Amino acid sequence: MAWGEMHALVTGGAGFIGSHLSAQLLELGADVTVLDDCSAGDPAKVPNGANFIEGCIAEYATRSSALDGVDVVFHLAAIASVPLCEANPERSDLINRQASLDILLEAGCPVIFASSAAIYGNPVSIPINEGHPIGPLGHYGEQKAAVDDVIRSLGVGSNPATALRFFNVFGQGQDPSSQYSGVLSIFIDRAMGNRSLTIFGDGEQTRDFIHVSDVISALITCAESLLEQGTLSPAHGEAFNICTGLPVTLNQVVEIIDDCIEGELECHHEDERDGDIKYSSGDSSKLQEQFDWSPSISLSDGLLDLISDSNSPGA
Ligand code: UD2
Repeated sequence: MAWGEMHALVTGGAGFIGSHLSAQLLELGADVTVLDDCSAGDPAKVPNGANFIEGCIAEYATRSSALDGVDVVFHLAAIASVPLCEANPERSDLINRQASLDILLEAGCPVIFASSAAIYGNPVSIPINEGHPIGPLGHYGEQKAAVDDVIRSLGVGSNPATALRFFNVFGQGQDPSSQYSGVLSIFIDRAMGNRSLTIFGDGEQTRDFIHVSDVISALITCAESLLEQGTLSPAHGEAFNICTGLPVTLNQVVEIIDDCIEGELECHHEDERDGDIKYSSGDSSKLQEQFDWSPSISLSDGLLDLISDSNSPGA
């Protein structure tokens, strides 16, 4: 793919996943515009070389200027905090659903949408493949499901688009103090600071943790297919799970971290979090069969990376 001739828009490009993606696109030679309102993102994370527009995807004029002249849109911006969406469903509906639908309509080029495993709710069967019933438990999942649903209804006459359903994404650059932060960055941060880990519930809940670099390669793989084949791409009008298919329990995570660090790791248990899903385990064979993609970073390698990162000077 001739990324050197491409101009990519990354909404949410000042966030955890978006900043990694923007850096990778720049490395491939693309022109990159980041659109982020920095409500959760950090302008310092926008890589050098990217054109940065600080603004909200819900504003028409901001969207128009960000979309001007772009060849592909990676739409990652969202209110990604489940509690924030519950606290302000109207605002999160505007951002997560309405503005996403507006981007799909207005882009005039391929759109890769960050959907979520949250759209499945509590699984009725495991592992979860894309045919699993959609049953979100709250506003965040409902809003993601609404956009995912529209993308799956698109025909050959529409703008090329695909939905990638992220499971639990981890990797460097996730701020452990943020309300968006996943359990792994919180655990590593506490372990490296010799602080006790809090396990909500019995620790036997499972999650399918996927490394951010594997998420980036899935995003780029689907973008290339949509750019090359348009609505004839096998990604168009489809949704794909982005996960490893290798669920682990939190107790197993603790064991892995314990093996990787010096000293004794302390844990204590608190009550299960309200609304927590017990078992989450995805199946990504649809993406693996359609494209040359497979997860390449194991959980233990990814955790080792996080540990060495937090050991490095300046961390
Ligand atoms: C993920 C998403 C969330 C939403 C949800 C939908 C992340 C960070 N969150 O929540 O946005 O899409 O899926 O289902 O990707 N835990 C502890 N100790 C801690 C922190 C967490 O035990 O200090 C537990 C937590 O109770 C849960 C598990 O770890 O059972 C994973 O928590 P999480 O917040 O990383 O992710 P999850 O899957 O609940």
